[in-house]
This record gives sequence, structure tokens and C-alpha cells, in this order.
Amino acid sequence: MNIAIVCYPTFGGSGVVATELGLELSNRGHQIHFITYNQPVRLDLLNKNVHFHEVHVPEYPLFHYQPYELALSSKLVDMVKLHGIEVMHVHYAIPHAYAAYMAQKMLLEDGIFVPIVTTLHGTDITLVGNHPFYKPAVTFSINKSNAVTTVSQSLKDDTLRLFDIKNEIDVVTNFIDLNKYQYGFTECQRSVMANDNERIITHISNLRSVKRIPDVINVFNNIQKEIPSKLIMVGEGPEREKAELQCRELNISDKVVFVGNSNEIDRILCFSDLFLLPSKTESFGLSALEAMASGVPVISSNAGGIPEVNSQGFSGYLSNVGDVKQMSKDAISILKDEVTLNQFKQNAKQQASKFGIENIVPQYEAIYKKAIDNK
Ligand code: GMT
Repeated sequence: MNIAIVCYPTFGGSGVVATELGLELSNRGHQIHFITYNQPVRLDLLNKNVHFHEVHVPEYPLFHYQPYELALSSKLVDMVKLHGIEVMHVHYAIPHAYAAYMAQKMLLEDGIFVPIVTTLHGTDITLVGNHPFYKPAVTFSINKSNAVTTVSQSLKDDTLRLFDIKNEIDVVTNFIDLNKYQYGFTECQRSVMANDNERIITHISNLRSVKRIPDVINVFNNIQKEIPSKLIMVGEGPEREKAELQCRELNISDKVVFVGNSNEIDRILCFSDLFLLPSKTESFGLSALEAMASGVPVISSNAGGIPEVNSQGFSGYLSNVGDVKQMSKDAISILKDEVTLNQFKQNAKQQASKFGIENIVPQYEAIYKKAIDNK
């Protein structure tokens, strides 16, 4: 199939999922056209089946806001005509599903029908899309899509609860390419980050308030009082400065490393012993799945779709949002001895294998095929 993938190219789960999906589809022989305003961050492997078409939005002083949706829908029309694209898979409702609908209508004027598959990722539903400013447009875009998917059952439930949806929604969970996480311990370079006697705790996110960064720091603070350890904070975002201040106030700055955005997530996870994800909301928690695929147990909240990913008492532990005391207790219980930690590490890998890319990508292929056949 000839497939257009529209996504955010920045660091963030939805862009990562879209990119990994496109790459796997290209390995399976499909022609993949990424259409977005920058080359997606994890798209470093351009091959003969992968194409990247940049959406330019020329600066024009009259416009206070540059019209990205317009540029994107025009680009979609051009690319469909030029490359014979058969389906547009848009990740994130705002503004991608909306722009795809406009493209579909323009193409129909020329007698070309291209179905839209919209994948909802979470923040487009629970945080941004639900705002009264966007809600009518998001509802419309979901209802006008030819197929709609969510990355967890929890997100499907939220979508149906928050919007007036007439369309069917399929749950297609996020996935992981387990082969990318098969480092041997010797390749991990653990000593770069910590002493031999220290545990390494990791958090990866865009450091926004929804990730509850103060809880990450407080849980770590409690852990390090009992067990020598380091915290690696990966990602950039508005909470970073406050988090650094919190570390100074707790007098643990020498034990916390802020590494910023990284393209080497797998290397960092390779030497991690525990992953923290205490989010307030989380449709899925792709970072937790990436951690588990690397054999890193997860201490998380039980918000949104996280319980569909992290298994209580097996791959880690889940607690109510904000229950720092319980999270700290559970973390220490995992880290306290080698035998327990190694068992949880093995379990984490086993749990991650339920989300193998080879099981999930065929579900998207079937959805594309159905949408194309239903012309
Ligand atoms: O978590 C974020 O802030 C980024 C956001 C995104 O839109 O990229 O992530 C969402 O999509 C991911 C991929 O499907 C999910 O794993 C995240 O749970 C989801 N984030 C939230 O629901 C807060």
C-alpha cells in the first residue's frame, strides 16, 4: 500500500509511535510517506520505501498565526496526486485529522477518494482537545474519519465519555520492537552514570506538569535515603527548572542528572534499574513500555491506560496518583536485593513482549485495507 503518515515530528509518544509504525510498514513492503513540518526525530533510517515530505508554512507578516492546517492539507493533496497515496493515517486529532478532512474534500473535487485513519493518542482527547475552543472541531474530525483508533481501552472510554462520537473506535495498542532492546550488559556503559554499588532510576518525559515531576523527585529522594542510587531525568520541558530547584532544596543535586532530550533512550534504559512514571493522566505510557522492553521494572500511577501496560506486582507496581509514600515503598521493595530486582527485570521484559510490533502492525494494515476497500 501507499500510505501517508502525518504526525508531530518532535520528541513525544505520538510521533515516536507514528515513526516506528511507518518504519515497520516500510519493512513489510509498503511505501510510506511521512508528511510533517520536520523530519521526525526517530526517523534516521530513510530507505527506498520511506519518504519524507516537509510541510512549509511561509512566514507572512499579515498572519498573526501562520496557517499550518492549510499548508498541511494542500501538501496532502499534492502528495496524494503525485505518489498515488491510498490512505492517510493521521496521528493526533489536532490539527491533523482536521487538515486531512479538508484534503479529502479537495481530492474528491477531482474524483479521488482517499480514506482517513485517525489515531488518538491521549492529550488530543484528555487535555487539549477537550477544551471548549477545540471540542467541536475535534468531535467533527473524529466523526468524519473513515476509521478511528485509540492506543488503549482507557483512551477509547475517555473519548466516548468526553465527545459525542458516532464512529466506531478500534483499540490498537502501542507496540515495541523488542529487537531494538537486546543490548548485552557489557554494552551498557553503566559506569558512566553511577558507581557499582548504586542503583540507577530513570524518568523520561517531556517534563510537563501532567507528568508530576515533583513526585518523581520525591520518590527518588526517599529511595536514595535507603539505597545508594542516581536519578537520570531525560527530556526537556517546562517543569525542568523547578525540578532542579527541588533537587537543590533536598540537597540531592549531585545524585540527579538532567540529560535533556536524547536519541539514545535505549542506551539509557539499558543500564537503568527502575523507571518512574507517576503521571496524573496517561493514555498508555509508551516510555514505560520502552523501559520494560529493556528489562526495567516500572513504578507508576494507575492513571488512564497505565494499568493496561504495567502489571501490578509483576512488571512493577501501580499506586494512586500522588501517593508518593506507597511508590517509594514499592520502589525500595524492588531495589532492595539482587534476586528480587532480577526477577522484576525478567518480568518486565516478559510483560513488554505482549506488545510486540509484529502483533500490532498487522492490525493497522487490516484497518487500512478495510478503509480502502470501503470506497
Ligand atoms: O505524554 C505526552 O505528553 C506526549 C503525548 C503525545 O501526544 O505524544 O503522549 C501521548 O501519546 C503517547 C503515545 O500514544 C502515549 O504513550 C502517552 O501516554 C500519551 N500521553 C498522555 O496521555 C498524557
